[in-house]
Amino acid sequence: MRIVVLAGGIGGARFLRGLKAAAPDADITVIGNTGDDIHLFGLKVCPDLDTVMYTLGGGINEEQGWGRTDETFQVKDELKAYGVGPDWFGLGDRDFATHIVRTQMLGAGYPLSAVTEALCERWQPGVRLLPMTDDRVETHVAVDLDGERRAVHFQEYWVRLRASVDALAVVPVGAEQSKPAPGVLEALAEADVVLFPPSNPVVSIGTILAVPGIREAIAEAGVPVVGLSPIVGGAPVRGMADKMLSAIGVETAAAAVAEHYGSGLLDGWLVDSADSGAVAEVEAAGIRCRAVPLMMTDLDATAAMAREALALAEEVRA
Ligand code: FO1
Repeated sequence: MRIVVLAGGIGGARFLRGLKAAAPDADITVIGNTGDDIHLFGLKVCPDLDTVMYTLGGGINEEQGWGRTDETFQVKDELKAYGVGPDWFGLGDRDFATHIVRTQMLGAGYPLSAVTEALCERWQPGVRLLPMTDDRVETHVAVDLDGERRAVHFQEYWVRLRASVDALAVVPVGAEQSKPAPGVLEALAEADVVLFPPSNPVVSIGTILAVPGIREAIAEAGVPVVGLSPIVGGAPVRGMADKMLSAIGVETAAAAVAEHYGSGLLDGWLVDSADSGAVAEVEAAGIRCRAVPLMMTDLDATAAMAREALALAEEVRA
């Protein structure tokens, strides 16, 4: 079975671990969000690609969900000693090596997709990890800071500001001019099922769908598209999807996210057992819906979610 998964950072990566356990013989292609990418100290950092690569490759800092395990921060401290910022983004010594290799290969003319393939040679994530595009896309967030309207990079909003101010708008800068990376449209055309894991529907899944051609390819793939709600009981399980959803005028609710994607895209939607009251509303929107446990408390729980998503896909296909 060929499965294509649109993945953001931590939630998407953790779901993928469960999917691999639930479907060990499946051929999984991950279309990774690159809107979170940031250029720091002359290096290109790809948080969501790295989180998938490290999580599935066994190098992730488990409790954080990002960055490397057994990390040290000597380089970061030395940069600070030189007064070279920013100091609010926690780049570790081991992680720096990934960004140096990536930036070196990009500088030699390799596209991000080739760079990602090369980095995965080491990590062997057990999935094919494709950036959504090889073109530069960076999500910016419009905020009111000290009485003036400003656009800040997503990472500054999320890490330095801790999403403490309202997001007035979310803009994936460069998305309109971008094109799907090599292999993305082919993977969608050959997929037997497409999954939207519990990633941020705006800055992760939404950014991937903003790359011209990807939303259409999914809608036209003619195979079941099944998503898992990142919102449980009216709140995001992790992160600040609520801040992003309110920026685009979508209610922070399991049903609202499904309706935001729309029945033109989604065939099935899993909500948590706590939101079983939302099933009727989602079904009324033309999207098949089931309420199952959606907390990724451990690998078995996550694998069970993945099995439920694949089962719903088969029910939809029938
Ligand atoms: N998230 C934080 O909350 N604080 C950090 O200092 C931080 C550093 C960081 C470094 C590398 C990397 O790949 C991710 C990092 N993240 C950090 C997480 C990152 O902001 C998020 O993983 C994604 O951008 C959103 O999914």
